[in-house]
Amino acid sequence: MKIDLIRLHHVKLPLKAPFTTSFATQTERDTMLVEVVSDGVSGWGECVTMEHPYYSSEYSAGAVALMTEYLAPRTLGVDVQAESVAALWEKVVGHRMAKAALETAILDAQLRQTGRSLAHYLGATVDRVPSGVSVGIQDSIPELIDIVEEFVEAGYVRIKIKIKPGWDIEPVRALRERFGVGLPLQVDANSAYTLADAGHLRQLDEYGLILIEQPLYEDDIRLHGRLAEMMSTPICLDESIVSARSAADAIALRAMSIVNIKPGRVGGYLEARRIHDIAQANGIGAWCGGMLESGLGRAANAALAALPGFTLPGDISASDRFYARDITEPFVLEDGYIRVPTGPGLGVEPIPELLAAVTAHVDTLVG
Ligand code: NPG
Repeated sequence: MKIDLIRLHHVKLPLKAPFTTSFATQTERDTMLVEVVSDGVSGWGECVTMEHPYYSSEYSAGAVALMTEYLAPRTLGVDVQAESVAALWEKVVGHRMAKAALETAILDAQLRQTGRSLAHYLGATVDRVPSGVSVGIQDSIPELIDIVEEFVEAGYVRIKIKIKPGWDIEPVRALRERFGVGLPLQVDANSAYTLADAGHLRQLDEYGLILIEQPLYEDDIRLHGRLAEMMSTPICLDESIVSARSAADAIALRAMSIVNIKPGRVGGYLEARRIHDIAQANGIGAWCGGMLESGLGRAANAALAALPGFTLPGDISASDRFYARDITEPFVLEDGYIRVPTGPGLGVEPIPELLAAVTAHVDTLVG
């Protein structure tokens, strides 16, 4: 397949409400959508970088530069396949989110040309996936309880709350008191603690959490193994797992018993599937993470999460969790589940007027 041109759509999607984590508060989703055109067929990939490099070292302006200066010149006019394109970019270290976006766009175009869905291609075994929701840090416990109540009533099958020092044990205790032990609940620290906090974090053990996600720094894989010996709440890694290799290491070091698989963080859906396979072979639980994707990224994540090794509900909520208007047909919650698209490729595409309304500008790259 020859890529004739690449369009980078710079979009700013306003969030319905600010989203606060231990590292930042976001009020809009600022990123780029990558469109490749091959033989008149468009393929789409969503770049999950954020405006600022606070979650990972990648950020949107950097991804644009990388795409323009390094990835596009190695890709345009060349005979490419989604399965081998990563090798063309091997010399470029890191930048997995940017690479994932372009690889996904190529894969989408390839699948659209052959009429095959991403879910089928990846090996999906179900046609809908259970939907979890991620709740940001709130100003007060009553506000947290109200918002969780809303999501429980909407039908979300699992609640994840963001935690940080000063907002951890109390909110969990309050949720257990209000909703009981039956509420499937997990917490996400986004690297906000050190091993010196182990005694404090151990207090979470009495609340029957599904898991604690990424308590320590990204490169503290060995120390996560130490922490896992000190607490009974299962440790799940997110930021630390950037490839199938790091997933294998984390498993060998007993640093996680559950893995959050985010395709953007690991360089694309093909590497994400390799991590899925490793987790499944080692009896490690897995779920699909989210990065506030529009319908494009959400569609692809739903396809991935439909693989049999995804044993826990993912952060794949309905479009209206974050956006008043999505840029594709919106994903809706149906009895706590999100439907896996069955059409060719991602199975959804941007609706031109909706995309135009959130597009700041478009760069066209040609060979
Ligand atoms: O449902 O898309 C979603 C958001 C899930 O909380 C979520 N993502 O750390 O996992 C995370 C977090 C995140 C959001 C990370 C934005 C980076 C940027």
